[in-house]
Amino acid sequence: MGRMNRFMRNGHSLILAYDQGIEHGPTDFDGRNVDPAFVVDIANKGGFDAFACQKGIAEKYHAELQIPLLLKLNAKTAIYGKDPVARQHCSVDYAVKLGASAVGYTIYIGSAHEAEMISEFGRIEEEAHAAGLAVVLWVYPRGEFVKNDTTREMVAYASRTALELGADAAKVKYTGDRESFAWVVKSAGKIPVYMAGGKKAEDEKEFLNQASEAVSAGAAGLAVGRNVWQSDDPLRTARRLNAVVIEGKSVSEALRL
Ligand code: FBP
Repeated sequence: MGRMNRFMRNGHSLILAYDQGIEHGPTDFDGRNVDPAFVVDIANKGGFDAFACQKGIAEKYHAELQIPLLLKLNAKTAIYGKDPVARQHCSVDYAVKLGASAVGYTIYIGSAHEAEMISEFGRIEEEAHAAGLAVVLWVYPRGEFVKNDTTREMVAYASRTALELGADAAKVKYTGDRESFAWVVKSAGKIPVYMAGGKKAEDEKEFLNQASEAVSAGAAGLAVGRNVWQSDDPLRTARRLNAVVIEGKSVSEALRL
């Protein structure tokens, strides 16, 4: 696990993601979680190993953040609908100045623009490693030629891409069942795999079941946003998620917390 060790507890890990304001737009937010301070507080108190955000949030709220910062270096909005591209807007040097412990980057494999992102990431990965930072790669198959981004083949392609491009961890979507996700984890070789949380589940049991399946398939943990900070009781959800992912408890035990 190497550079990711500092983000692990019992070999597992939870990252709180809060970059949806640009990736999706503020439609993801309500009156509470639109305030970054509310989500930073969840990161501090909820048992998370890193907080993932864009540089503007880090600049303005870093003083309040008490856990390691995973700074995303590229971004895009959700407005343009075709083959996506997200380009670098923040340097590794600036991530170091902001106190980041890790940097994050998203590549949309299958997009007409994947070559730009792959080459940009190659440089970032070398700069970040030279500066002693861990590198987490969000890999999402997307674009005209991607019919279904959550098949076993597509998601395994994503986790393998992260390994082959030199990332220290891969963040991918869930395939929907344990067996196929085990192949995704195996395809990533030595690097830990984080499952993305996705849209908030109808009920928390469903979300925790997915988390439990992913971990039993070998995932290191989750890099999750909406299912936590859109919860009616985010700290309770975080406590339950810790029980399942870090402490290895069953979903029914976690739900009793
Ligand atoms: P969620 O748990 O809210 O899905 O967040 C995980 C995440 O990877 C975010 O870091 C990112 O903003 C978002 O999902 C990207 O989602 P999309 O699949 O819509 O591009």
